[in-house]
Amino acid sequence: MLIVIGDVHGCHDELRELCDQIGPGANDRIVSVGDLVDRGPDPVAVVRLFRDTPGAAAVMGNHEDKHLRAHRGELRPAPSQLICRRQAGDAYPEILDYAATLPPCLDLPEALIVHAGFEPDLPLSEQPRNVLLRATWPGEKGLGGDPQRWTARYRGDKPIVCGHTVFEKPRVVGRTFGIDTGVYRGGRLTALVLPEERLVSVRASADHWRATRAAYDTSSERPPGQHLVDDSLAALDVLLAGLPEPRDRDSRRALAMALAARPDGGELTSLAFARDRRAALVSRYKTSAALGRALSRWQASPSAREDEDE
Ligand SMILES: [Mn+2]
Repeated sequence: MLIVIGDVHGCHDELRELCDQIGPGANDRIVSVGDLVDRGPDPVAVVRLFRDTPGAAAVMGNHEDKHLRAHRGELRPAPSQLICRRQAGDAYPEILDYAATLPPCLDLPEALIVHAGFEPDLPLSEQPRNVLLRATWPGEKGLGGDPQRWTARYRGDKPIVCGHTVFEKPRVVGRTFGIDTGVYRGGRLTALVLPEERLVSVRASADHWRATRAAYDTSSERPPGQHLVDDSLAALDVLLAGLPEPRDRDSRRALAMALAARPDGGELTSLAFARDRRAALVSRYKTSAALGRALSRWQASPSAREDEDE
């Protein structure tokens, strides 16, 4: 069988528990949809498991890509990458080396594995990298709505399995399977077992990202004012917990931009758009002038979009 595992994000214990529950044999293969690292407690152990298990494989997630680009100096690392570096310590080069080997997608006999998205109108060889890794289509600036809207247009027979967008339960649309169930933030880690198309999940033992953030202070490594941005994004997470699915990066970014549009501070009315835009949530926010200025500077910086810790 083929066991496809959703975004692990350093949650090694849950990964072991999930594998134990499925009980793969010597001829079975384990494949990750990417985002093995960041936010969870043990990124090195997760990378080593995939690297060292015969028959295991992974596609590149946007988080692996961020580590590689930050290492090349193309990107300012977000807190989850800064923390991951410190968690890994001397073993950090193992993460970079493994990340560099990961393909942008895997076309297997049982399924097509991508991290985030797929353009049904294009052949595999012509898929834009930002579609595969981020579900961002050419010309989009990240406010395009539902990162999984492509699933409704997919007419192929071969299952497509992806992660990236967190859902409370696995999201099955036609022959597409979204299996990121947010283990890093206290959700579940989900696997899709093929060819029988069986979904298996284990519960997270804790809100790992909250604990990890609390354990590592990255403020000294951040540009001035960045802690205000980090705080606001953390606040957005709390607000978005009340939103209908999907609680995606676009909703978060829409809120961040709404906050940034009010550099004078004061009370703010912000709108977060859910997938179908009918389910818009209006919420009143108290924001400070300092936060507004920090967000404005951050939004204006060329790396702002990538710097966002999504
Ligand atoms: Mn992810």
